[in-house]
Amino acid sequence: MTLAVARMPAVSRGGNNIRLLDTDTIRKDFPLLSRKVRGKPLTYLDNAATSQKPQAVINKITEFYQQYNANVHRAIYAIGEQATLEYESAREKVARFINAWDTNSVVFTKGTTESINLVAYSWGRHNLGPGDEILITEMEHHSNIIPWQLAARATGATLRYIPIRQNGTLTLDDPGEYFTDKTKLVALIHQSNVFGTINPVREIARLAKDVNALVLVDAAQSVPHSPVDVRALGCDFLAFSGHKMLGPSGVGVLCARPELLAAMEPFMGGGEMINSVTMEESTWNEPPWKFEAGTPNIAQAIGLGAAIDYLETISIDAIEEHERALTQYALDTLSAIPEVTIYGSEVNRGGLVSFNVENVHPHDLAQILDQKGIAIRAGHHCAQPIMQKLDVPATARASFYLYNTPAEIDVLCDGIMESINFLT
Ligand code: 7TS
Repeated sequence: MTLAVARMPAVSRGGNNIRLLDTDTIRKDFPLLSRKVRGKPLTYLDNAATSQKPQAVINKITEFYQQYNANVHRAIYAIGEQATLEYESAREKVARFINAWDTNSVVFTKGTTESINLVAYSWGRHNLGPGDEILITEMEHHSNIIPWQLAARATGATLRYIPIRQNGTLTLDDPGEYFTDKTKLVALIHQSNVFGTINPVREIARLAKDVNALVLVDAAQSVPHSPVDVRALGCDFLAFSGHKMLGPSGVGVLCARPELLAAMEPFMGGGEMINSVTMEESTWNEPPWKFEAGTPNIAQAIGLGAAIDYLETISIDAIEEHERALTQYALDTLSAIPEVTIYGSEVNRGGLVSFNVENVHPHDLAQILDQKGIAIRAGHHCAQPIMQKLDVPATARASFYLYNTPAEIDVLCDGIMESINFLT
């Protein structure tokens, strides 16, 4: 495997000085990036949906199945012990990567969606009631809306929303309006998958703590792209997905304060999550295993561990810087196309750009770009309340990662201009 840590010297494109990673080397680690699509080189700009996987991650998963495939925590034989060791070592890597309270505060789930549902069921159903309020924002992904709508319906609690401005930032001018002694949980997105907004989570966590509310952070779009320290954020729960950070699909993380995990009821029942079972009643295993009923996603968790190794070799700080530079370049070049409207704020934004092209439906745009081998996302991005706010049916979105280049943004912009000529 080749690993890239070297940086290219600052290059100048469009008048901007951009510090970039050595993408020539990095891209060699991602086999899928060298394939052709519709006869063209693939320009993959849908990283907010899922990332591509380096060979090191693919190799690690293959290694598991070829060399020590066995169930974990139960097999008293060599390959079972090795599988358990690798699975638990992946947990340690995750814990270190986000500065978790301790290794056992990391629960493996299927992904961000399951992590949030786990909290909504195991904590929400047992701690919320009529008169209580759950506070979220208008810029949440559906996976941080629906579990709370269901929890509110089941418990009689009320769901409230911190409003957003048209530019995709939160309106926090009058916190006392939203943070009250009724507020029991504040659940918010760290980095918006539509606007790219990076929300002031620490400040919001402080407002929540002032009214004794718990804080859940949907970090699906932040952990893969920037250094996240769960303890420094001041939150109680942090959720993210492995597949958006170079890991395989089918694995994600819920990191939670140990005392909360210890007090919470199980989410799902079954093997592994128990201490003892009689026909009348049962007792629970310690966290995190209390929340990992049944045979877990062993290969996927081990693959996620390899993804973290890879991210750390490149450096998450360098990845953040690379994406910041790419995003600035994309904002500059896209905004030079008169028909393009870009959404989101100019400051505090992560590595993605949502936009629309005058008189072109984003689905038509995505389809034409696809003919050129360019993969972008078009749709409501599982954030329909944002579309309602913007009064658009959908947007196009280009989202970046460590292997993307300014040249790919040029390809995107050329594709958009050709689409405008073709469709309007
Ligand atoms: N939260 C955020 C902020 C997300 O962006 C996503 C997925 C999820 C939660 C759900 O993650 P999952 O792994 O459980 O599915 N976002 C997107 C997207 O923007 N395009 O496709 C998936």
